[in-house]
Amino acid sequence: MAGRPRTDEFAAVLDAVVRIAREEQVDCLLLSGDIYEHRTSSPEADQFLFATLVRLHREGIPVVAIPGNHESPERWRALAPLLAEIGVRVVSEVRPPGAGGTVEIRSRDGSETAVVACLPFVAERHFSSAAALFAGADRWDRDYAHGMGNLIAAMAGLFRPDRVNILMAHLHTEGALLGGGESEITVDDACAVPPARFPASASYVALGHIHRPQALPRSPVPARYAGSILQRIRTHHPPARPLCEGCGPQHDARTPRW
Ligand SMILES: [Mn+2]
Repeated sequence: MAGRPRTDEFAAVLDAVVRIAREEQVDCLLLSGDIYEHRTSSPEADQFLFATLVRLHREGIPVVAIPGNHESPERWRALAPLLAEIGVRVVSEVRPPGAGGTVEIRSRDGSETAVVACLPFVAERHFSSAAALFAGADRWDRDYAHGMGNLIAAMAGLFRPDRVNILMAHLHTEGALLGGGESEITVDDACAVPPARFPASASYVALGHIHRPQALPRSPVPARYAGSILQRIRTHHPPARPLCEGCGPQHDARTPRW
């Protein structure tokens, strides 16, 4: 990080996440990947993250998390049962909706249930093994971007009209504007999924990977990259604020308040 410690910045931004989640009385916090910078995380980074997750748990705020390309799915898999004890649901690898790929969250007042279909980062070289988990994948397009479109459609299998249906994914999309600091190999346009392939049955699509916060106008449903709340490198783009989004069943996602 440009040769200087950023401990104060980490502390401040994570404080802001907890404060906003508490003030807005959110029903759930979605972590859409690349929570860490490195696959082998430092004890300091662990300390920050785990303390934040415990604070969220004490506030009664459940968390759903997926790994990005900067993280080890194996490490998240090992942590998952421990984190589940404090209300953090981790989907460490791609799994079909009926086999652990979705997480259900009840709203605070018990009046609504969200189905969060979780799609961790899939490297191009691993696409065929991820696809092989799904019935009928032998008929899918073998091209990564379009094959991922089929996989995304399959992830929406448990979406229902009376639920808040959320797709959370860590991937590159066609037309996304980079924020600076992304790893070039993972933002290759050949691997950019067309937003038109997002399921029309989704209430909202929560995306990670691209550092610049943005909505995707070519998606049939509200879809948004949260962006980096702490920039990896200095850019002329302001960092994202923690994204606080309201959404209900079907397409009535409300305007983001942050
Ligand atoms: Mn990423």
